[in-house]
This record gives sequence, structure tokens and C-alpha cells, in this order.
Amino acid sequence: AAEKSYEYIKVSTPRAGVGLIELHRPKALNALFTPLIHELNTALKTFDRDASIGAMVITGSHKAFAAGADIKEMSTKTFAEAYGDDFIESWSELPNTIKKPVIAAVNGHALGGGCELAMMCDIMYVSEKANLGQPEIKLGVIPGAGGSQRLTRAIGKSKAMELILTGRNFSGREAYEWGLAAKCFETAEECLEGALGTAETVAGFSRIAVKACKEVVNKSQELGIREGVEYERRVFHGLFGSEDQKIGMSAFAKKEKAQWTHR
Ligand code: CO8
Repeated sequence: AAEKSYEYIKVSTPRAGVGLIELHRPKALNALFTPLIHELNTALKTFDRDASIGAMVITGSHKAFAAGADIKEMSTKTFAEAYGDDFIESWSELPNTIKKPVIAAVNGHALGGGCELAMMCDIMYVSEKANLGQPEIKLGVIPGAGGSQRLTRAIGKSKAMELILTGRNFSGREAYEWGLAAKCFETAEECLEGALGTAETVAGFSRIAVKACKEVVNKSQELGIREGVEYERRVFHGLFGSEDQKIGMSAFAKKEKAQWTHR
């Protein structure tokens, strides 16, 4: 698989069909700077193209998923540099170009850009003591990698507004209770195991059906209900042209386990 050498991330395939990316910049609590984001994008794209991989997990350390964008990298930027060089644009590759499901396993600090990175993933799992937040207001700026949009859609305007205006951090438990995270585990180990287990389950299904599921659920974030349902129906109809639809439905009728093409 993706046995490239990276400096700021670790890449492995710990379960059948699962690509794991561990952010690994321990000296700066995985603060997200451009070289790390480039490595992350390369690893995600490599797994996305790898036919043996069906789903991915992104995690950090027990201490930090990522303590934000690198404040030291940003602090002296001028408007012309930020705007002119499209600062932060490379962060959008994860939500915009990766087609296979990506699960975030969030332990420790996930602040600012770290919280935003977790929210870009398709599913977020957390442990109880994870420390999330959008503290940009305390630095004299605002969320810059989608936080104001994704947090608000996930938990509603009043709560998102309160968190973004005050910079108050919130726990993994709160993230779960508000619906931002899909599961909350007691320990960091359980959180990563849970994410890997879910990724393995997803990777065991028809690749084409998984790809279509992700596509249509994401459309719900952009389309009105009527267009969204129509879009879903088109994709649903389209799947009757896939081998895996025939395989899955005939296996059910024969009471057999489906043997997916994985194409
Ligand atoms: N950027 C750069 N370095 C960092 C960051 C960061 N975000 N976070 C931690 N570090 C560094 C520290 O400077 C320190 O380095 P050194 O040892 O050289 O002094 C090292 O990591 C360890 O950190 P601490 O000693 O502070 O560790 P503590 O356990 O005492 O505290 C905290 C942990 C509470 C997480 C603390 O480090 C902290 O508050 N960090 C900053 C959190 C923050 O404000 N994040 C938001 C950043 S702004 C942002 O993300 C904007 C996103 C916009 C979109 C993307 C734009 C780029």
C-alpha cells in the first residue's frame, strides 16, 4: 500500500481494507502547518486510489488530535500573503476530493484547525476527555477552515455561535451529546479501536455502494430536501447497473454471504 516516507504523519494498514493516518508532530501537539497538510493530502489520495483500501481513519496522539493551525506559521502573514497564496486552500482536498469514507478518531486537543479537520471527516468518534473548540476569537481571528459552517450545521446556530464567540472549549462527551460526534468512548484506545472497527465494516461492503452512500449523504448538506431526494433516487437507479447490486440481492435470496467485486 502507501509505504511512502513521511515526516509528520505515520501511515499503516492495521485492518483488512483500512488505511490509518496518524498525525505525528509531537513537539507542536500536531499543530497543522503546510508541510503536514501536504503529507496528509498525499496519504489520503494514495489510499483513495488504492483498490485494496475501502475506508480510512485519521487520528492523532492521546494528547492531541491537533492543537490547531500552526500559530507560529501564521502569525506574521500579511493579508496579501494569505489571500495571494490561497492560505488554507490545500486543506479543502479532504472534503472536496476524497471519495472513500474517512473517520476521525479524536483524542486530546482538537482545537481551531484541529477541530475543523475532524469535522471535515465523514464520521467523528471521540473519547470522553477529548478537548475540542474553536478558540480563534482569542487570537483575534475567526475559524478559517470551515468551522463556522460545519459546526453550525452540525449543532445548530445558537450553540455554535456561543462557542465561536466565546472560544469556550467542549468535551468529547458534549460533542457526542450534541450530535457532532457519532460515538463517545471512555478511553483513547477504545476510540481508535472503534474507528478502525467501523472502517473495517465499511471496507467489507461493496465499494461502489459505499462510494454512492457517501456521495448522497454529502449532497444533503448542499441541496434542499426535494432536490436531495431526487439526486438520491438517480444514484439509487444507477446502482442497478452495477454488478454488486446483482451480487448483493441474489446473495440475500440464496441466504449466502455476498462476495463483492470490490470494483
Ligand atoms: N500552533 C503552533 N504551536 C503550537 C500550537 C499551535 N496551534 N499548539 C501548541 N503548540 C506548541 C506550543 O507552542 C509548544 O511548543 P514549545 O514547546 O516550543 O513551546 C508545544 O506545542 C506544546 O504546547 P504547550 O506547552 O502549550 O502544551 P500544554 O499542554 O501546556 O497546552 C494547549 C496545550 C492548551 C493545546 C495549548 O498548546 C494551546 O492553547 N494551543 C493553541 C490552541 C489554539 O489556539 N488553537 C487554534 C489555533 S488558530 C486556528 O487553528 C485557526 C484555524 C484557521 C484555519 C486554518 C488556518 C491556518
